[in-house]
Amino acid sequence: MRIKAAVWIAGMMLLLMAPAANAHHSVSMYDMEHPSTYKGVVNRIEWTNPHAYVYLDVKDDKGQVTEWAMEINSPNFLRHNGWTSTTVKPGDIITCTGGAAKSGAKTMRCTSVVLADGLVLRS
Ligand SMILES: [Cu+2]
Repeated sequence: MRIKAAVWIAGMMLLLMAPAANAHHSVSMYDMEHPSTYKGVVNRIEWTNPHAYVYLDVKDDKGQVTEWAMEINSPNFLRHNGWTSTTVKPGDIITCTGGAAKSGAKTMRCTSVVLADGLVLRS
């Protein structure tokens, strides 16, 4: 009886937690089906939950610099994929690939990063 109750409670917790766990992973605001790539200079990084951000100064053809907010995964995910909080530092030149915001806002869900030395990391 005790075991049954424990299993039931565990099951209910999973049911309750599932939507919350998925909510912050939502990429519906981003155009993931048409990936784009931006190269730029890192101006800062936010090593935060639920998702970290890299802010990239991207120069266009005319030399105009625009800041892009590159949303990357959680610090936990990143650590399991070869990152530390100092893998990307201000001044680094990196390349981000992912889905840009459908709204046209200068933000992207960046799913892979190429570091200055050519190392590719999932993000
Ligand atoms: Cu997430």
